[in-house]
Amino acid sequence: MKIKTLLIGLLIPFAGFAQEFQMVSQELSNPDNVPAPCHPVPHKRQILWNETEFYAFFHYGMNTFTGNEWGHGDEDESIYAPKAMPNPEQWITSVKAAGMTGGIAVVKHHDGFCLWPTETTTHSIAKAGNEYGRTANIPELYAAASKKHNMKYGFYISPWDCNSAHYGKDTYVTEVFLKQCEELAKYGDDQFEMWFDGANGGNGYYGGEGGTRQVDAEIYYDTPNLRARVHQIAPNCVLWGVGGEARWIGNESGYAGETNWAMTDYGGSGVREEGDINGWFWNPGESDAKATNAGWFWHQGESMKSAERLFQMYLETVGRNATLILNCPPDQYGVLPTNTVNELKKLGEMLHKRLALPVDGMDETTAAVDYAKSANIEVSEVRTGGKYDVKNLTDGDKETYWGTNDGSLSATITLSWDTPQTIRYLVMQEPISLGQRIKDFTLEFSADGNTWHELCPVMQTTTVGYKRIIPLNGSTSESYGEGYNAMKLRIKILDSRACPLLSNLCVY
Ligand code: FUL
Repeated sequence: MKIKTLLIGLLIPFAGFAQEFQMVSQELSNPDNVPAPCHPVPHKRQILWNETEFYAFFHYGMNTFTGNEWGHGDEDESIYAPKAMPNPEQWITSVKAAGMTGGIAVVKHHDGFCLWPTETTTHSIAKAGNEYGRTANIPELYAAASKKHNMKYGFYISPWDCNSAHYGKDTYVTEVFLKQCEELAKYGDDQFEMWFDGANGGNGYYGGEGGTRQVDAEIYYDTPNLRARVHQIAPNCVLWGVGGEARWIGNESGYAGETNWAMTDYGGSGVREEGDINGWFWNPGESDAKATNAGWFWHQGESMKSAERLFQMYLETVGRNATLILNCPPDQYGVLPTNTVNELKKLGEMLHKRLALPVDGMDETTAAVDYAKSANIEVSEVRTGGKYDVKNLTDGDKETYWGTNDGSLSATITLSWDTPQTIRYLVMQEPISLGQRIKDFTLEFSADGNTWHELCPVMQTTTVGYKRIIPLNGSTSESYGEGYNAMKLRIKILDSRACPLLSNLCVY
């Protein structure tokens, strides 16, 4: 603990009186020996965003009725004619049953058709083909349903708009795009993310002129102004993609790099899956993937991926320091089809029973047992200061953490049990408000308490970040498996960018 006492002698020359001295004692502001941040560090809104972990994508709109994946912008508004009143509450409750914590609703895709009555264009539900279409203001219904069910929410608004005559000109950004973003921000100041896709130009209708228009997204969308205007209304809304506050993992197949840093240089396009240990910019990864086997929008006859395959995606994204946004497209009745709902439920049960994910309707008695809580945990070192005890690893409090002293870049954590426990997954979390630190670790287990066997020799056991979930058999693609009967589990942190810190440790 660094405490300095400063002696300040104040000589007060006062005619006729003796010299007077005053003692001032001043403590420097780190009595608890709080570790210095390892830069870059996230903004508070990025930490809240990371905690959302697993959420849905709902691609719904004009394409749901044309069968296209990308419209042209010349679609007659009357084509949008839902066969029943769209029911975003059903979307929300269905994904909640899968263990998701929220979702992003697509409310304007590249075709420019707006699912709310906007001031900026007539190409919207105002001219939809039937009463259901005209009266269902999707952002409004979606935000209300999300709030009702305590789910995070946000909107996808395509920067590229191939309907608008303004697209490619300055007037598009000032008179259409920024205004639309503001209109959407007003549907709730607690939105967690606004999604701006990277497609920026191509063939389109463009108010009837047609042809191709291309822009330079880096400068065209006036990103600093966009961020400022949305944050003024919705301060915790992370502006994804074009907004520069979280990055695209890039493969759209539901996996991130086993090594995955939350840092990149600005944009981070060359290092999407893995980030960059030397990046100066906090730019965490989000993985967008489809739960169905066709496109992003609903298509007749499409099938769902199995719950087991979706579980694998979860391990390879949420389990690798990324978030997972899983697309579940509503159909022409404005609901998620039954096969989607059923598979999502199975996924929720799996996540609950294997990783103790809190899932609506399932209580703790059916959740996976966290064996870290009953383990005796020994560590090679505890940071001085009295606040970094090993019990912080298992106290369920994300604000407390264990760590080593400055300059100690390696450490050993050993968990032991009185009787062997069957273990399959290890979960670790760093307190990322102090930066992402750990860069190399190994895992071993002991069946008899004396001899050690290496685990996951092929997997990259490098980064941890906000969350790392390690299947101890080293494979994310094999199903649940037999597990290991372990008397002990040992984590050796071999290297770190600064003294390693962990806020959470679970073993299932
Ligand atoms: C892409 C878009 O072009 C797709 O249509 C879809 O919306 C996907 C999530 O992002 O860039």
